[in-house]
Amino acid sequence: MTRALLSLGSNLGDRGEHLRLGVAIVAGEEPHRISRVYRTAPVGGVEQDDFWNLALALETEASPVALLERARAAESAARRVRTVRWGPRTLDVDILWIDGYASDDPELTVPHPRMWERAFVVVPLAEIAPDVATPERVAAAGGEVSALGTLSEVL
Ligand code: A4P
Ligand code: MG
Repeated sequence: MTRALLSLGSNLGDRGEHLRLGVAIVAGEEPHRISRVYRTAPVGGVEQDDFWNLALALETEASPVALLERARAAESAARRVRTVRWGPRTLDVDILWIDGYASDDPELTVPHPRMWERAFVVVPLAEIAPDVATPERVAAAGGEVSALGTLSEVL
């Protein structure tokens, strides 16, 4: 079993439901922990609604490429339940970190190259992987984030 750390975000439609679906598809039956859900100010690009973000720690048998496939499957599933017209994405699943693994392949770059500068990634991650998202990393990351509650509380 290998520990993989992921970030999930949604800023369109039923954000809590998209996060719930994403966790279910990425984690499946494998042991996992999730952070609380955070409301986060959008980083980069156009004006859009706030995101809801959470972090997921998974103990997995899956290869890195198989994990990426799961992430894409989760994003597709969330798009299928989308009820409003095209806009910001319903679900984004990024692989942040895999213990003992590094890759600079553009298709799968691990650790995620932009994770350290983003509070919406590092703050939730610190709840479930404080060895990776250390207090120093949390202090160095930027952006507005505020905890909403656990996923079951916000659904
Ligand atoms: N890819 C490479 N490495 C990875 C990885 N470690 N995990 C490739 C996942 N995918 C990876 O992704 C584009 C390509 O990246 C994929 O084909 C995959 O093979 P995408 O999800 O289709 O495109 P994207 O999300 O627009 O790009 P990217 O680079 O993931 O965007 P970011 O940088 O993640 O930004 N603000 C707040 N508050 N919260 C957010 O969640 N998210 C974004 C997305 C912007 N601002 C945000 C948030
Ligand atoms: Mg992405």
